[in-house]
Amino acid sequence: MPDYKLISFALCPYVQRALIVLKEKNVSFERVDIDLANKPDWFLKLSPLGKVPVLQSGDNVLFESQVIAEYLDEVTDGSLHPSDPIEKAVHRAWIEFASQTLAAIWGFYVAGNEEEFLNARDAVVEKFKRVEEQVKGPFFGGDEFHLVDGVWGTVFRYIDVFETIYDFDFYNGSQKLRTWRDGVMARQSVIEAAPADYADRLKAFVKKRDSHLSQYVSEDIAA
Ligand SMILES: N[C@@H](CCC(=O)N[C@@H](CS)C(=O)NCC(=O)O)C(=O)O
Repeated sequence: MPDYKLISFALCPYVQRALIVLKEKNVSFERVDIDLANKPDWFLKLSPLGKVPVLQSGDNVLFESQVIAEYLDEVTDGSLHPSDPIEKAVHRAWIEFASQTLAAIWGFYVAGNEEEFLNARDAVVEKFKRVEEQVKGPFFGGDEFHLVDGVWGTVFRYIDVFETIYDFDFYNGSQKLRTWRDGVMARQSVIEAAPADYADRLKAFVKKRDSHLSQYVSEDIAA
């Protein structure tokens, strides 16, 4: 097994995607956190897109979280994808949809005024309604946890924190989505993919952005 180094940032959902696979597959690795607001020169030389995660494996440099996740899944025993090719492709499609949902969530927490904010919230709710139709339950594909569930865990983690700020009703009252969320967020690899103080760090990050959502975050969160 080659040596792995994962270049990371604590709050990044894409880093969590790589971490979930590393943890599910019991792969040992070294983690290096960087400050994205002040990227080190060595990182900019290494990372063609200037984004985390980056996985270094010997002389090879992998970027893009899904590429990293697929590679780690392939070189380790078992798979976090279903074996049937069409089911696997469906899972990959809904992983991409999760990435688009993360982009919609970003739109929600950076929205500068109430109109943009409400539109962004509705865009996230629409994404949830859409994925809900695909979930077999309790996990995405039924009884088994797959990579697609782990990736949606990185989406649910944001919602969990936003729900502590205000009841934005992202799940639109859906018990099916709640059950899916509960199963995914109880998974050890998903729990371990974020730091224990993630919620406070995310709230501080949002507060600092001075967006519409920042107003909902209480003053006592250290910025
Ligand atoms: N499509 C990329 C997205 C990664 C990404 O957006 N990473 C963010 C942190 S969560 C980043 O490094 N941003 C730094 C920048 O854009 O300057 C992936 O899946 O790895």
